[in-house]
Amino acid sequence: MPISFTILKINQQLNDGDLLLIDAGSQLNNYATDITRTFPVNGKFTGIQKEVYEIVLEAQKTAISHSWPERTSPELHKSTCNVLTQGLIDLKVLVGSLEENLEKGTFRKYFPHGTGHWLGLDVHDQNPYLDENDDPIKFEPGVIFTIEPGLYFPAEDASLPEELKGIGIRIEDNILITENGHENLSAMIPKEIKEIEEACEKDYRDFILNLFLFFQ
Ligand SMILES: [Mn+2]
Repeated sequence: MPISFTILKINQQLNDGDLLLIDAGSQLNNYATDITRTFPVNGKFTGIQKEVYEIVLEAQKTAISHSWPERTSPELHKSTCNVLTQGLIDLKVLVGSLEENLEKGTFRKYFPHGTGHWLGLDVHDQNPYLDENDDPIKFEPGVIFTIEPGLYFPAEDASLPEELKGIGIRIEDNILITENGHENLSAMIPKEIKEIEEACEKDYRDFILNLFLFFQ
């Protein structure tokens, strides 16, 4: 999904203290996946990176927890925007109440995309989002979609606190709706801060081997 600014320029060197966001698509038996993780290049998050990461993670978990049959994509987006907006207020990026910020959509400057999309034969699968009455299509068992909130703080945004400039974080999982709720199909990939820092310490070959063993 295009974002209106670029934090990581093409061929930019990875520096100590930077975060790296990898948004990866893959295919198995013609079906697509779309998974994002963000991790520190040096293996350890800084304090402020952790703060932003935890906000995005809470938004993502909240949206996942609302993933049930009969729910809709706009409902998930609303829950995501609530958590991200409260986080932006806590970070002192936004001022005023949660309600007035949600009403004005002030979060869009830092979360300029949707919460997710259908996933299937294509990464952005070509199913409609609205029914014939223009109402949001309700989830039903068997559908799969992504949940991918993010917060992005442009380095060139002079209005931001210095420590936030240049930080961009997105976390994306692939969610299958089941009869009684959902299954997170990408749950085996490290996502908690502790899990990511532990994964960064490991030899990447061990890490890949563990993923293979998971599927045995
Ligand atoms: Mn996606």
